[in-house]
Amino acid sequence: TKLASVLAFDLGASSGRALIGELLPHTGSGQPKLKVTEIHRFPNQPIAVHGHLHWDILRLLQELKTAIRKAFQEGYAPQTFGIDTWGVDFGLLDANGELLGNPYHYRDPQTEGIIEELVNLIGKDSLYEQGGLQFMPFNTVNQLYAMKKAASPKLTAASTLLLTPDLLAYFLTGEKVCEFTMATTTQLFGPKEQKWNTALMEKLGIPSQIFLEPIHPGTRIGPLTPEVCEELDVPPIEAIAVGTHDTESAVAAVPATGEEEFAYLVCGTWSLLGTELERPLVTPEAMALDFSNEGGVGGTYQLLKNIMGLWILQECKREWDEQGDGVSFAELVLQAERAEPFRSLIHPDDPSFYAPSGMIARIQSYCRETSQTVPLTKGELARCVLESLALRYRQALEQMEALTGQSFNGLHMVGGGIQNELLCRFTANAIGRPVWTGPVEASAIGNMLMQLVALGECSSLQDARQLVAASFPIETYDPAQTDEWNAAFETFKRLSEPQ
Ligand code: LFR
Repeated sequence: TKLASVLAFDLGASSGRALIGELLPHTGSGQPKLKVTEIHRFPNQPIAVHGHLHWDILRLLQELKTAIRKAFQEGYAPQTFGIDTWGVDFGLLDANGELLGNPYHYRDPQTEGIIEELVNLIGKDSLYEQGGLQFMPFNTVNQLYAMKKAASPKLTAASTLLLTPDLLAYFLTGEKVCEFTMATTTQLFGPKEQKWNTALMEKLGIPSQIFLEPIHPGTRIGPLTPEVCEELDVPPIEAIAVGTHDTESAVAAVPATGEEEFAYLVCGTWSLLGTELERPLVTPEAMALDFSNEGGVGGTYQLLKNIMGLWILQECKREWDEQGDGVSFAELVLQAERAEPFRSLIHPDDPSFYAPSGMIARIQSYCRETSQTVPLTKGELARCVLESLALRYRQALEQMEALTGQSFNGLHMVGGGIQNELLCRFTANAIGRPVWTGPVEASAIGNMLMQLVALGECSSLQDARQLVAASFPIETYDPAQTDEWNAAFETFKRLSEPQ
């Protein structure tokens, strides 16, 4: 017998997953445990058309439906479901509740140069003060301002803006909501005031009436529509607003059960290195180091740095695959391991690594321009990326310590990226402290946790983290080769900080 059964959808920038979470009663003296089973996985590929990059949102909806049907066909009978996705992106609805065009992908080139324009218009200090976010080209405010500048008829016709997870929940339930953690990725939500920044919207010509009042994770949204139930032959299970921003769901699943502050790294396409706070830290120092303050679950704020992440390697791999010279990640990592250490380093956050395509050439020209040996083979390129990421993590961790005045005795790593054991090992070496890894499916698990909170099965975020610690194995990587890594860190720091 189960105490509860829930369904989590976790959509990342390259794939989506549906997982069932079953809360099992404790046996003997043990605690209840969460059992997680993946029931469906699908690719999520952006589509380029006429110079724009889009998400295939209806295809994603179709995959969600397939998973709901599958869940019941396979006998799971989840009581509720929750959706989490990457941040910042959105769809616009017209007055009849229909979607206006395909949502843009956050790497759409329309946001090129927009940060600079907004900084000129509003002032950097003021923008940071008002939004508390790292200056990332994809922030929703930049996307909306780009649309405004392009006189997009979609923007004029829009009645409602729904961020991606809310949009998918709306397709399935008919309910329009705005979940808080996603709202805080827009740069249009004031972290201090805890309100939409209508003054900034008005100044930029972004319609303010399209934004809904945020609701908090753990809130019920509503059941599947009768049409969806009939189409899929399933009962009207209810959607829960979870930490719908994948990063925040992942942070909820960090198995930090002590009293002290902890540092984490959510490792996927992006690397998010951060720490949990009770309130946002919007200071000139945080702005100078370009850290984000993002709303988390359970009334937390997350001070975090968005690092370019495994995206750089994913793009190299895609290039080799497309050239018919395909290679698995496991093989790439093996070749990286055999390559010579510290031959060439990049600054992962250099803007030249942001856009899709041509990644291998861009890494090589970065190394050429910084007078380093140019990596040529797959192993050399992969090693260069992985070592550079690990060194960047150390830099960000130290910056975070300077900002918060805390010191961290290790780093929790969660998310798909921890399957790359070399990266975990390099990270422990680079930071000179232990790295604790797990769980891999952190976003989906964090998503489930907030459903369990809504169902009354977990009482708090602390309670939920205990459940994670009791249910999933955690591995430890102890630091080694500290001298070599310290020397490499000095070289890394000399690489110019991207602007
Ligand atoms: C990670 C993530 C990051 C966000 C980036 C783009 O998947 O959600 O938190 O900055 O994707 O949305």
